[in-house]
Amino acid sequence: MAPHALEMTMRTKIILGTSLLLSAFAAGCGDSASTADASVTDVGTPSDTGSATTDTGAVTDAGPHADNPVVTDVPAVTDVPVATDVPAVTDVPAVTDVPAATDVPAATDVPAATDVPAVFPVLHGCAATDYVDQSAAAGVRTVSFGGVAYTPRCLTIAAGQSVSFSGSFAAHPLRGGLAPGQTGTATTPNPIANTDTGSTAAFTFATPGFYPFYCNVHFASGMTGVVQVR
Ligand SMILES: [Cu+2]
Repeated sequence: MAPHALEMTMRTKIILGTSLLLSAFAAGCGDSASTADASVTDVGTPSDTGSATTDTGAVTDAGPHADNPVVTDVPAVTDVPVATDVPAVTDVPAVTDVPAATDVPAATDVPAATDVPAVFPVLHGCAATDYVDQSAAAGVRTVSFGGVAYTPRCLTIAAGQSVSFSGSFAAHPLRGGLAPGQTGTATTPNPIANTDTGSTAAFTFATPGFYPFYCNVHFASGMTGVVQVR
């Protein structure tokens, strides 16, 4: 039922009820000329009580009031729109791969203080590899000479050992030390004594070092040598 129609119906009924009530009053009081407003005030008067009793019937007419239609058609709550789709959190990009600390090159190998070989004194042209080691107990520690050479010309022995020279000292006078014009640092004192005669001579080397020697006649031709004592 439309609200307007409902209202009209209610009004009509109210008017009808009121009319009936007024009619009842008019019948009881004979005051048919009184207006509806007057009758309302009259209702409260005790004198009307009696009439009221007779008017009971009219009260029954209140029935229609009971007919007040229950307010129907309460519009349903309009559809509350569902919260619109909230966009899902956009994909947060994964943390990009953080490159590992770049390989820090290990501390470069710092060469250990290499065993710096003692500067090998090259005397009379005897390099380290030129020495013949005869330091063993069974070693032959003899230097033979002739022509313009000593053999071996570079000899290694142990401290305390002796070296024999074999040749003609008269032809090849032996001298201890660096030959004239040679450079280097020789160990001194040199146990090799000047020998100008004979064919054999032996000298003992008690102290490690380099002991050069030479032929006093042919040293310029390279007739020189060294005894290395270790
Ligand atoms: Cu000589």
